[in-house]
Amino acid sequence: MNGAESLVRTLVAGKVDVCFTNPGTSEMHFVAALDRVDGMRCVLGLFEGVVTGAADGYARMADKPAATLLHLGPGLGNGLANLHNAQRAATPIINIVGDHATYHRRHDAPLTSDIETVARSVSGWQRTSSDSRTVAADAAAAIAAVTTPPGQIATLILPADTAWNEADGAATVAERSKPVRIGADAVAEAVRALRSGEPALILLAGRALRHNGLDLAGRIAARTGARVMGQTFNARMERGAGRVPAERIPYPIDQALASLKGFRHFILVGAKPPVAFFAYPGKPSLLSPEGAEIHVLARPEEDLVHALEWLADELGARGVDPLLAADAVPQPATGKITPESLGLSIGALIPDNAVIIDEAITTGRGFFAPTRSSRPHDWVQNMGGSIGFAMPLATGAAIACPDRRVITLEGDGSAMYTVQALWTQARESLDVTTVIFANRSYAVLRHELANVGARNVGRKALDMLDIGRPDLDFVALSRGMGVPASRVETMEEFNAQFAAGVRTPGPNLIEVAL
Ligand SMILES: Cc1ncc(C[n+]2csc(CCOP(=O)(O)OP(=O)(O)O)c2C)c(N)n1
Repeated sequence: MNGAESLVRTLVAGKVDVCFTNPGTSEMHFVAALDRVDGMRCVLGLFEGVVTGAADGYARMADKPAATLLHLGPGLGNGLANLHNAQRAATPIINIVGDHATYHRRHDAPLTSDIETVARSVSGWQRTSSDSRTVAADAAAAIAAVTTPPGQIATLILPADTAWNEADGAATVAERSKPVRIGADAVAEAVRALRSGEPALILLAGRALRHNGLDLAGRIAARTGARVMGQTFNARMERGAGRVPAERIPYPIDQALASLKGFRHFILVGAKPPVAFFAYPGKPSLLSPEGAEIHVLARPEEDLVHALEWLADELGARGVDPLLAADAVPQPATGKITPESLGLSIGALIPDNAVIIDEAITTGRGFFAPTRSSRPHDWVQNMGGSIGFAMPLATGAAIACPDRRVITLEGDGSAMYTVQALWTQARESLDVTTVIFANRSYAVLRHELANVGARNVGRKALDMLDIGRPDLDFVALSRGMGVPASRVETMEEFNAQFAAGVRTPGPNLIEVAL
């Protein structure tokens, strides 16, 4: 057995059994090992941003790590933006990055680069294997690193000779470590704040946004009068009819400040103290009102659900019924296409147990309210702000959840970063419906231009925010990658195409004319 095979065997033994790849010569022994080892599913992406984003989507939805296979520094670098997003979401990903053979590096061949430096900015753990006989143990250490709560990225750099030389076999993978439990002081402080009679907000993140955590937070809120919210962007939130609804802090700075005005206590459950996405002249960076107190009930790496259970017990809230989402589900909208009418139709037509990947940017700002009581679903967002996230994420999510419909809500500008994800969706026959909001503009940046106080904006500046001339034809792009597509110009057409799309096996795409 060579080093590459010992690596694949160790990954499979550690239940890391899906690998998103874009290989090159230095990774050929890993690729060859795939046919000698059962149990590793390999998925090809045609750009590394697709590979790393798909790994993120898979790991978020499968609740276990994904692997990537990337080609030296440039391959890893191409995947960096979506690794950044994954890191912000604490997604467990193991990057296997091939390198030149150890003895070849000193000759400075064309693909020689400083892989360690590229890896460092996104990796909580990284190592360069020095010997084929240590590769398996290095892989086991990488698995232990990424599965340490709350999750992180590990990068294992594999010089080609450590892949092809003889190895001893797979390494033993340690038991997954469990999140640590919070201490009594944190609970006591939260109890004091919630009993103070002053307005309090329970801010949830991570695992606290799944059904159990939301249910407990809802009971605590019903008992104490506190409000429950998620951060502006969340890795994965379970929501819809019959679940405890959590609003989110709005993105636009003025709305964000207004939504938090009046709270005296912020109880953080895996969340960070709320901060503005950007600085704006004359506006605060921190969103909590001056004088408000921040109480950390649980840090991201701690057991968030246990923390909420303990808090609920202390407050006598376990037996209190939470307020559940039970609004009337909207009717599909008709007539002209607007962001509001799209929200209503999506709210009406989300199929049961769907996974929504949200990169709808300005078009989707209002989608949360009309989907509050839609059929139960997961809502997945970009926590790192680097766009080109949703189509790769959807690809990985669909591989993790073959029995669920994945719906990508995507801005046209964001779509163009990683549009090749459609090809992987077609090749793997994934049940993904992509909705492209074709406003032919970087609309959010038009708002930001005013928000940051830029003056005397002229034609050259506006041209940098306009993505028409030529107009992108997403129907042609999609068909060219094997994904059936249509363009809709009325809400009636949207309703018909969306309802059919989420029912039709395999991927499809709808370009929405805005
Ligand atoms: C990697 C990266 N490059 C650039 C940006 C800056 N940026 C933020 S939003 C945006 C445009 C989004 O356009 P689109 O997806 O069409 O949504 P819209 O704003 O039109 O609603 C850009 C370029 C970014 N966030 N990330």
